[in-house]
Amino acid sequence: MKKILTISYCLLLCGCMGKSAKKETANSLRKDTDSVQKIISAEEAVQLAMKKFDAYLPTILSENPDTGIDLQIPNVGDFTGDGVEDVAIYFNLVPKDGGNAIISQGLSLYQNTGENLKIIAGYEPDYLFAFDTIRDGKIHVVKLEYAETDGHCCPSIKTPHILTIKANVAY
Ligand SMILES: [Ca+2]
Repeated sequence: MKKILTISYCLLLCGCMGKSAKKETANSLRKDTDSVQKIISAEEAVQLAMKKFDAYLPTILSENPDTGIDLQIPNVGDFTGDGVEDVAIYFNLVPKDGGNAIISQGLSLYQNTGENLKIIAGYEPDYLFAFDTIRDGKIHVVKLEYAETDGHCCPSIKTPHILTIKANVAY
């Protein structure tokens, strides 16, 4: 009786091991297929773009001495018109020694090629703007201007603007 039990236990165990080994093979097969047709998800795209921006930041700061970065905000959407979500990072620079005056602001545009993220253009206008949205394959911003009676905080003249991306410049 004990022998039979041992044998059937062994059969059970071996059966299970066989099954899990099969599963493993199926999983690794699936993994291989994934890596061939890997598409970068929006989440991964944001991480990659932020990493690339971090690497580029010292260059921006060296061009704008005495400033530090205040905001670095990723915005996701398709702005190249291929249906794949890209990343536009909004950033602004403020004086290193304090104060919240915006010295410079811009958007760094990263195209999601499906396999990687590629910087395609920068938008660094000489006027104030606010990022609005990415819609219909385009980036929408709002140009901001001060009316005569506006306080420093709050420019009240707002003009919607759609960016054009040409060569490596957006305007
Ligand atoms: Ca795209």
